[in-house]
Amino acid sequence: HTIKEIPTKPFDGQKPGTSGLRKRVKVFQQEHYTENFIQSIFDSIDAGGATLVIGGDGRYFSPETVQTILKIGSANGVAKFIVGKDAILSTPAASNVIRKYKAYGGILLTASHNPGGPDKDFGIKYNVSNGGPAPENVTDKIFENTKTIKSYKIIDAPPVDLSKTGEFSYGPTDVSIIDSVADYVELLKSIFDFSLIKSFLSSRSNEFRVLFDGLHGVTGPYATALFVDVLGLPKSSVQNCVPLPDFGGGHPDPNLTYAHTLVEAVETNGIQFGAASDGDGDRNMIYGKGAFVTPSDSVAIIAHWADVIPYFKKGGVKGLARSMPTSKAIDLVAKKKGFEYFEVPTGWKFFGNLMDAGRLSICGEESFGTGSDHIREKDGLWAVIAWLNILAAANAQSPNKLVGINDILSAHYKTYGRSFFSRYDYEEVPSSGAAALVAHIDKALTSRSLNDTTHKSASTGTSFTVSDVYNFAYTDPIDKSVSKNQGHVIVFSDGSRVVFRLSGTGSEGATVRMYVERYVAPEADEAELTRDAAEGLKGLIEVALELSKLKEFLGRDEPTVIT
Ligand code: VG1
Ligand code: CO
Repeated sequence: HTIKEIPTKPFDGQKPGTSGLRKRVKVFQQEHYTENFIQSIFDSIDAGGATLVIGGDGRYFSPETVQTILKIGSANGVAKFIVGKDAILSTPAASNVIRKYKAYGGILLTASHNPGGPDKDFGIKYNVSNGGPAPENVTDKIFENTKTIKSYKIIDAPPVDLSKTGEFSYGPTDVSIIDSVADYVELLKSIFDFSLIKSFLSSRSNEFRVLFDGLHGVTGPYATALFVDVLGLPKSSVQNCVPLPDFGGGHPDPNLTYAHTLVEAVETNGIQFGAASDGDGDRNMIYGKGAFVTPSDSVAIIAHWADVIPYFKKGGVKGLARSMPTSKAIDLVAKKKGFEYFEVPTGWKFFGNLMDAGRLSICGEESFGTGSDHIREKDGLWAVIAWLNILAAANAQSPNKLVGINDILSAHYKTYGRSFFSRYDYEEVPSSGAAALVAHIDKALTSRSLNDTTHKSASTGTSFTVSDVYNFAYTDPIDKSVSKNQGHVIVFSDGSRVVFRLSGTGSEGATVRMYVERYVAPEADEAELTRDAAEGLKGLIEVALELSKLKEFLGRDEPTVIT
């Protein structure tokens, strides 16, 4: 096979964000745009003779991009490609495949929870040999290469049929098209107590029904295999489980706003346990009738109950971690149980080093991301099955009374207290306004003008006194790399905090996120502990908006999404 060298010129803005390069499909469709980025990946790694995995959430423009990667990868000396059938491998499944087959790395075609289709978003993300997102030194290199690229290499070969599993050669390279689901199901079976879950669900099938919504993202086939084939639940226990290139026109993001098909079905049919995942399968939401689990609580609860999960019972819990804006609920579990715990910047890539060093087992982010060291990505279905395992174990301990999601939550709050938490997203605001907001808080940081000032909420009458303002920086305890400027934090004397940071995953304009957290101790009365989160945070949110002058800077009265 002949290798052709195609001349090209750099494109601006090919900088990988929190989780890869994400842009509108139309941007990727420009002549040479996708090729440039892929060649820049190969120029940044040493893939000669290596095995690489290709997968993704199956969104629009994925099949074409797989062909591009095969052509460029083969011309750059890749020895073998392992590709998910139909270009499909959920993000957690891809992480597992990279680890299981000891691949050098993988290229994931996903923009996660962003909508898909010809006018929506596409994304390309590189993962390294531990199965996790490439660390910043690699993504920085990729970005540098995109700025100087002059040509890319391709082999001249016809397109590969992605629709059948099997092994064949492609020019000088071997290609293996694998079943997208099998390895992942096998992995989860080795982690959880499926027989306990199955006997709980079958013995309580009238009082405790389950519904999983794939939101037409990649998890459909995985969820069908787990819920219907492995757990023996009826087919009606899964919905929207056929992956579609445009996610059926929806926004495949598991939260109360976008996962409305789940919320409606759970409420209408009185389902005790509902769950959903995002486009690429790494996020999750746990939501039953009248019961919502915030992701910050979810990871803390999984950590608290870890020893009912065979994987942790056997291997022990080595440590816990959360991203900086995530509530401190998991810290309290770590302190009580004597585990080491870490606070890392937003994005899953920072957890990987700690896991590889054997210091981290369970971690999560407030953005509906929960996971463990079984792989190096967050894992939506893992979290959902973890909850079922916990509920099955809790019910085994309580034969006479059905234990539901809310019982688990209130027991947790009575032991640890509750961290009320919410996030306000202001999407696609002018970049200048976002920059001015950050500059305003930065000025308060350097001049200390906010320190020791007291602010009273007009509607609740509660007062908050600022005790500290800082810009979060992280030194990786393993490789000592430093990540600065990871978000501004305003801390109050009662331990409450507000965080402002700019999103690194948007495809257009700027997105500002405001995170608020207020802790209520376990001694508080039941009514206070089980309040609606919006009520519990009302005063703090008012004060945060006033202090930051957010509405003035962004020209927005209301956030786009509240989670
Ligand atoms: C967002 C979330 C972050 C998450 C990232 C990738 O990043 O806040 O917690 O790790 O998305 O998730 P940002 O920079 O926009 O705040 V996924 O499921 O989109 O890969
Ligand atoms: Co995702």
